[in-house]
Amino acid sequence: MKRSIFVINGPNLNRLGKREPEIYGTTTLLEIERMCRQAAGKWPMRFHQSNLEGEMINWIHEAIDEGAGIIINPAAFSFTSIAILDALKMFPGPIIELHISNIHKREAYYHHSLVSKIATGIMIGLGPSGYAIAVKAMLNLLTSKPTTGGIKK
Ligand code: CA2
Repeated sequence: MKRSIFVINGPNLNRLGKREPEIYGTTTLLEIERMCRQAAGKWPMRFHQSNLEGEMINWIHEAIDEGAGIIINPAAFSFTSIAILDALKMFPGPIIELHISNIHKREAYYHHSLVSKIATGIMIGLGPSGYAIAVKAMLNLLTSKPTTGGIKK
């Protein structure tokens, strides 16, 4: 049995598609989940969202025990949560940090993500469809053979 890809979403992302469509688009989180599952095909996936930091940390712990890779949109916790950073540091597999919007085009307090320091790769500013691209990139990371000079994690 393959280990799952965990897709973990942080605070307020349950409201996607309902407000600020000019920044986040009109796609709901349920539609994003469907896009992710389609992109993953038969690869098992766990898709989660929480407004609570501790709940996100518990899912990262479950990924440490049972997961192959993590795609995480930590939302506002990207910029504040050393606890999420510490949990992610324990994960031995690939981590893709994802943001729907281009955080570097926005206010300065959105520019410095703590999670970027330990992410294998970062997907920023490609809108909701960035999730499906991140799933494909994760499948590639999980199935491609390591090469000399390739990515470490
Ligand atoms: O662009 C992203 O994916 C973000 O992670 C979204 C976070 C924001 O704090 C990050 O800087 C970038 C905020 C999510 C707010 O969610 C909303 C959902 C629906 C409508 C309005 C906001």
